[in-house]
Amino acid sequence: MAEVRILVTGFEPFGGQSLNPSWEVARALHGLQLQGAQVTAVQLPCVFAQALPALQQALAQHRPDIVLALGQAEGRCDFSVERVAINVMDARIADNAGAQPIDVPVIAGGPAAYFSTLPIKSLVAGLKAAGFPASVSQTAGTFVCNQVFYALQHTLAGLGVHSGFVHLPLLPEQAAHWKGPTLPSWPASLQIAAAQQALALLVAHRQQGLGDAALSGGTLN
Ligand code: PCA
Repeated sequence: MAEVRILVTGFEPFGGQSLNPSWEVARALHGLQLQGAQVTAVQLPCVFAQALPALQQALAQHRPDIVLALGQAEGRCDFSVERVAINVMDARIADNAGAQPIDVPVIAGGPAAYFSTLPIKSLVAGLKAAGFPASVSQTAGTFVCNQVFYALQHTLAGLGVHSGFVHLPLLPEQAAHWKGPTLPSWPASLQIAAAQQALALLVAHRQQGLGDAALSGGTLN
């Protein structure tokens, strides 16, 4: 069987932080061999004008079969598997270059949204079975993570690559200094273990040629 190539992306710190859990996880997984799959990690800038060129370069260079894009989402309490990317940038804070687009499409003329092509329900179920809290998220927001997720799905549409996005909780050292009420956090070791389990599930799923599980991942509102 041909080797499966996995690309994991993580973001540089943003919003005045000095760490981003997504990059801590991605870089820990770089070079991992897992059931005949090879993991490569690439860091993306948290800059609207630079994230997509960096993503495109990583896709062209590594030609992955599976892409797991990761980002930090302060306030999330689990391994949060995104369902959908939407064609809008609406920034609540400035990016790392000071840009703050409001209601600008990610790709002019593109469809309103793309779904993840990861088996999101199977992934959540498999993670929970392995002891990692996980859930389906119905929105990846409207900042750089959603921009990258949308462009990823747009670029790979119809190519048979399994790609999607996961938001991660803060690291404890971030949560300890966060302004306002205490937010949930997971230590890096737990985040890395969960992501590694997710990759193993995705590789097995791809090798077995399975569809997604028919499990509810919905929310009332
Ligand atoms: N989180 C931000 C951008 C980079 C990151 O890690 C987001 O959710 O859009």
